[in-house]
Amino acid sequence: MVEGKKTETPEIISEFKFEGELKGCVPFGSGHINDTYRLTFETANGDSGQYILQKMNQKVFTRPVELMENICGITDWLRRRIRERGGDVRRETMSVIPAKDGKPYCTDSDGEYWRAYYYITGATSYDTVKSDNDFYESAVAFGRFQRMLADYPTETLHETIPNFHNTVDRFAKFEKALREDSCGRAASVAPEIQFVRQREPLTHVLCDQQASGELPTRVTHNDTKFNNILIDDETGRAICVIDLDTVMPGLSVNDFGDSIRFGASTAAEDERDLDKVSMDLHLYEVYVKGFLEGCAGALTQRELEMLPMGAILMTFESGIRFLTDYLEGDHYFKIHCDGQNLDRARTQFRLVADMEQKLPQMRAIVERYARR
Ligand code: ADP
Ligand code: GN1
Ligand code: MG
Repeated sequence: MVEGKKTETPEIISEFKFEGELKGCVPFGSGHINDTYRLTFETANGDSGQYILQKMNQKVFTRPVELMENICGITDWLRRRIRERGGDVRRETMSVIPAKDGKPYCTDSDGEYWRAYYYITGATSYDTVKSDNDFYESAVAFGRFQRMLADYPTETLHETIPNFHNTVDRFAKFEKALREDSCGRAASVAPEIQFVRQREPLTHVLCDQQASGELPTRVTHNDTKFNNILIDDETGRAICVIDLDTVMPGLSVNDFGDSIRFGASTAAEDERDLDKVSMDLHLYEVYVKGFLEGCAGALTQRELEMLPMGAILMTFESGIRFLTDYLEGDHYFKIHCDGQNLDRARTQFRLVADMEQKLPQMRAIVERYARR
C-alpha cells in the first residue's frame, strides 16, 4: 500500500454523505486501475473518520452503474453472512457510502463516476508477501470468500468486463494488437511474441473445461492479488477482501492461480532482472494449504487437479494482457515509467516457464493437501 502526497481535492467530495469537516485527502494504494484517495474528516466532537474515495476507471468499467449494483448486492450479502456468524460488519466487508441523493455513486462535471467506502482502519494491504502467515491468511480469506458467495443469485450479477478471463479471447486480442502495431513496437518484442504463440494451445485448456461443464462456474473474485486483501495490523488475520469490481461468474482455479502468480513470485511484477523471478514452491504450498481450508471441501476433484494449471494460465494470461497493452500504447494498466508493461509481461513469461518446469511438484503438493 502506498500513500501519496497531498493532492488537489476532488470537487465531488461534497456530494457524498461524509460526516464532519474535511481535514485531508491523499492519493492512496497501488492499484493499476482506479484512482483512489484516502479522506480524513473531523466531526464536531473531535472524532476523526476516514473514507476511501475512488474515481472508477470508465475505460475499463464501461458500465459503472451496473458495477455499483454488483458491489452493493455482494457487500449486502456478505454483511448478512458476517452478521449471522457474529463477525464485525464494519471491518470484514466493504461498506459503500451513499451520495447525498441516495445513489451508491456520483458523477462529476466531466462525466466521471465516483464512489466511496468506509476506510477499514487498523489493517493494511501489502504489495509483497512478507511472511508465510500473511500469504496463508490471504489464501484462507479468498477461499472463504468464494464459499460465502456459493449460493449468491448469479443471474443478478452483471458481467463488468466481458470475457475477462477468457484466455482464448485474450490471445485473439493480442494477435489483433500485433497486426495493427499502432505504436510500432512489435519488432522490438519478437522473443515475447514467439513465447506467446508457441503456447497458443494452452489458452484453450481451462476455457474448454468451463464450456463443457467439467469445471463448474462459480461466483469468483477474479482479481485475487495479494494487495486486494486487508491484513489486521494486530492479529495478522486477513480480515477483508477488497477490490470487488470483477466479482463475476468464473473459475475457482483462476482465483487460486492469480494469487500464486502475484504472491508466490520471488520478485515484483515489474522486476527487470529476470534472474530474480521464479515461483517459490514453499509459498505455493502455503497458499494451497490456506485456499483448501478456506474452500472447506467445496472444490470438485477436477478443480483440485486443475489448480496448478490455474496458476500457469492466469500468469500466462496476465503476460498476454501486459504485452497487448504495451503494443497498444499502455492505455489499460497504469504505468509509472516507460516500458513498464513490457517489464511486467516479461516477468509473467519467466514465471510461466518456471511453473512449467515445476508442474509435477505443484501437482504433488495439491494432492497431498487434498487428501487431508
Ligand atoms: P484498484 O482497482 O485500482 O486496484 P482497489 O479497490 O484495490 O483499486 O483500491 C486500491 C487500494 O486502496 C487498495 O489496495 C487498498 O490499499 C486501499 N483500499 C481500498 N478500499 C479500502 C477500504 N475500504 N479500506 C482500506 N483501504 C482500502
Ligand atoms: C489489475 O486493479 P488491480 O491493480 O488490483 C487488473 C487485474 C490484473 C492486475 C495485474 C480490472 O488489478 O486483472 O491481474 O492489475 N484488474 C483489472 O497486476 O483489469
Ligand atoms: Mg486492487
